Amino acid sequence: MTTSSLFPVSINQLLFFSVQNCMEKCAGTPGIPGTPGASGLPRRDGRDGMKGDPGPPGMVSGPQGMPGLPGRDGVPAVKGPQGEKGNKGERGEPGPQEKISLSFAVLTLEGKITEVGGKILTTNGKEVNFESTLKACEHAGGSIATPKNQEENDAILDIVKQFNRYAYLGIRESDVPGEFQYLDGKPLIYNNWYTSEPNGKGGENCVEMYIDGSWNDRQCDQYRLTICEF
Ligand code: MAN
Ligand code: CA
Repeated sequence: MTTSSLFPVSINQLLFFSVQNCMEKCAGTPGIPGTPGASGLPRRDGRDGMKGDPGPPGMVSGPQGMPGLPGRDGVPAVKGPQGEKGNKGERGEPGPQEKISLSFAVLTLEGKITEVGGKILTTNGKEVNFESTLKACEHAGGSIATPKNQEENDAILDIVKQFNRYAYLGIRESDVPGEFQYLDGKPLIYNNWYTSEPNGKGGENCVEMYIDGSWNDRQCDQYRLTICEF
């Protein structure tokens, strides 16, 4: 490095500056400026010059001009976090299953339906003969009430008492006179015969329930309260 301490650039840097400068301006060595000449006489005005370039944009000042066209749609926003849980809405219309449950509750409260051990008992309030009772219950998707224990007998009795009418039961005399069985042919596992019943000995093939819940064998052509189980 051959740089003077008073000159904070290297010789090379100085050369570089000079070369770059001279490429544009200094083809030769500049001479000594000459003496300025005397001012000439005033002349006439010259012709108009060429139209100049447009000036720079002016400053914005106050309301002016028509509103611009709407801008383009922005970039779609990213989905935000889930909001807080809202208040509970009003109770909707009951669905089919709920309607059935409500109907069941109302009918139970009114004593028109009784539930016992998973068995539902109900009546249509009509009095018909044994065959018609079977058909009515089957048509409703059930079968004629058949008490298989004390509890079920009591549930049927509730309806019999309510209507104050005897009711046929799902029990019939078998081929053996005096022997009774369920409609599917199986032997009875429970009975509640009234004193001295059954006494028909083949002449009374059906069974009715009295108002006290006891049973009597009876002809099948009587009009009895229809009670079905489901
Ligand atoms: C009386 C009793 C019953 C019988 C009926 C028939 O009530 O003898 O056992 O079934 O009569 O009408
Ligand atoms: Ca009898």
